[in-house]
Amino acid sequence: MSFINFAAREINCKIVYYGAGLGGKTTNLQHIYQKTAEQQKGKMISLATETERTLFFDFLPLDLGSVRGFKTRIHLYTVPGQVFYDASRKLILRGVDGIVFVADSQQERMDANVEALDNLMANLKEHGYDFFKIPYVLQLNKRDLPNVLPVDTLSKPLALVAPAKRARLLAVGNRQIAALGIITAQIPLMGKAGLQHARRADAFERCCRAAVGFGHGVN
Ligand SMILES: Nc1nc2c(ncn2[C@@H]2O[C@H](COP(=O)(O)OP(=O)(O)O)[C@@H](O)[C@H]2O)c(=O)[nH]1
Ligand SMILES: [Mg+2]
Repeated sequence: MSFINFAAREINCKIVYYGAGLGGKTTNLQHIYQKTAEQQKGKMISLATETERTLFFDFLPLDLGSVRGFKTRIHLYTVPGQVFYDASRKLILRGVDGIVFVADSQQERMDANVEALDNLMANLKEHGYDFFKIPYVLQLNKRDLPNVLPVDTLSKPLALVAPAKRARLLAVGNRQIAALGIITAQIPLMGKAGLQHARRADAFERCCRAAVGFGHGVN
């Protein structure tokens, strides 16, 4: 699905941040934007209402430099979380290369997390994509709040893989850069450049290394 333009020697890749409303998707992109060097990033575009809820999507292009002579870019998108924007969510998933699912760790948001994951699966299916074949990272957000569920309770239903693999797909806490590193590492052609970008951007190298199997669990 990543778009390779041989004539222009470019690789473009699309990562979508999915999850329930107010889970922290826009905050992820804002953090990545702040941590990224000026020459590596394009303009972050947010289409929001006056009340600052994402109306349609956020968009952030990042330049990862050159991979085997190809100029490599990743495009980060968020989807609007509110239930009635389903058509927008479906549209944004078109051509997706990797998904970061941002879960709200608060107990009272668990139903909303599960609903958002069901919605993701249904929308992928409508495009003819197989959820289990698309690179996927679960980011457990809002760990600083008092009423959060344990990591296991959240990751079991939200990272639908065997327990042994789960730690490699998990970024716990405000690990926005780690989540980005983990997802790009899973995308063919993007792996090395994606990780380098994450390393340059922040001090989450350990998490990224763990995510690609060098070390222990990400949390
Ligand atoms: N306490 C806390 N608040 C967060 C965290 N991440 C995001 N927020 C807040 O949650 C609200 C919704 O975040 P936003 O990124 O707009 O959610 P979105 O609807 O998924 O895009 C905002 O007020 C954020 O500042 C977090 O890790 N901890
Ligand atoms: Mg938003």
